[in-house]
Amino acid sequence: MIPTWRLRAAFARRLSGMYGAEVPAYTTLLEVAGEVNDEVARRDPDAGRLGALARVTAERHGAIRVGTPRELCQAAQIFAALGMRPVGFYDLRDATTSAVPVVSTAFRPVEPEELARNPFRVFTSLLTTADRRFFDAGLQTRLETFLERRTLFPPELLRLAERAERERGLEPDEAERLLTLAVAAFELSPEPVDRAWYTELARISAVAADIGGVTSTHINHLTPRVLDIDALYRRMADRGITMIDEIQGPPRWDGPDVLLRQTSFRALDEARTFREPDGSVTTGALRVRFGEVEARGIALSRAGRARYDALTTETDRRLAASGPGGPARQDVARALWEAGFPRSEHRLAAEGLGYFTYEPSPTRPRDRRRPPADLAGLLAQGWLTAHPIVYEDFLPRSAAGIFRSNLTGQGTRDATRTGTPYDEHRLSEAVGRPVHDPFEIYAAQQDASLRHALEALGADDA
Ligand code: OOG
Ligand code: NI
Repeated sequence: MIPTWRLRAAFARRLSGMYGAEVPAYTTLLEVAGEVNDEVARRDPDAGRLGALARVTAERHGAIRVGTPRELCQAAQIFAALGMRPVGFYDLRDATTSAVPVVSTAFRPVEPEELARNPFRVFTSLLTTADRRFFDAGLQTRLETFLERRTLFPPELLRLAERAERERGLEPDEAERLLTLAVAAFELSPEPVDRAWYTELARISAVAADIGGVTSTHINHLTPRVLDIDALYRRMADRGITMIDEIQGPPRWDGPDVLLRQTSFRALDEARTFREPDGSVTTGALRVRFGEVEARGIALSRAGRARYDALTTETDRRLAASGPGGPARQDVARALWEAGFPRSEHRLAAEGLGYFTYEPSPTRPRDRRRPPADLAGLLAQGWLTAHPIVYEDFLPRSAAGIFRSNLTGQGTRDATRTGTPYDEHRLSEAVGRPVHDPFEIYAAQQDASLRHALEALGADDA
């Protein structure tokens, strides 16, 4: 029997092989990421603090986009076979983010042991066909009819995925079949693209055309994790690959690494066949697959996240006030962080802004002194040691930036109309499984470790 986590690891590996064969710049990205990770591991004895090198080197996230709740349920079934559950709700339709007609979640393992074995995740977006800011009633109907007719995932794949979920693994031949069918479902299809239909949707939104203008889905990027994203950014430029203007997320600074920093290179032209309105088949090109890389830091609590969001808003405000030719975003952000964010992991933990697991310190007092009751005291007086919990999720603003950097046109959107309300409950209904709240996952892990640590301190006395 091949257990769930091995299916997940094998799927991530095969997908990476497929993507490397089809998108050569991705192979360059992997090479550079590997070099940078090895260098960081050699120079920094603490490099493993946010994940063992073996995990970080194998770590990937991908992204797919689907058109209907039915397709989303099916994707969820395939990911469930690999031990990945929907976590987090991201609404990217908002003008302040990107005005892209999708809502999203990310499928990923949730238990710490499973993440340590292989943390593969897939950011998954659902087209919001009923959103009147993008689609009028007539187009909504034609779009939904088109989507209802297509089959993204063959029935055999879904049957195998159900069995794999139920039995927590598969026999080797069935595992082989599941993996082959699953990788094929995420490849770019050679099927001709209907030119008129694709163009009509692309006028509204390039994302709508990418999702609803074709009869299949595809992984649109596959992101490796790197331990020093600034070094990687420079080195990609040296290799002649142009990255987007900046690294998204927190600035580089000498305080703790938190959340997620990402950058990407734009989609490149790929040859595709088209069916023209007169029925003839022609060749052309589309830009739908791109490359991204990320560095992960410590997960923030709700309070920490609110602090992060406030610093981001203030950075925007100052940049807008200084106008073009003003200081670089990174510099403005860094100055604000230095004044407004904890400079050490210790402070991040003591102020309850970041998530950590705790254990009794091996050098804690053993003279029958009573430990203090508060976390800050327990840390300051050397009773407990804190280990950071890595952020395993995404940032809506960075996700929006990724979408936006790959849109060919602005699209058209009628902001005077209102959008369909969407939240994690509605998304849970669409997925057919509960969408987990990421804060609850981190908090549960932290609280369990703290409980055990306090019990152990109590036992010292007994
Ligand atoms: C997904 C973009 C979001 C990320 O890393 O934030 C994402 C997409 O383009 O479909 O992958
Ligand atoms: Ni991504």
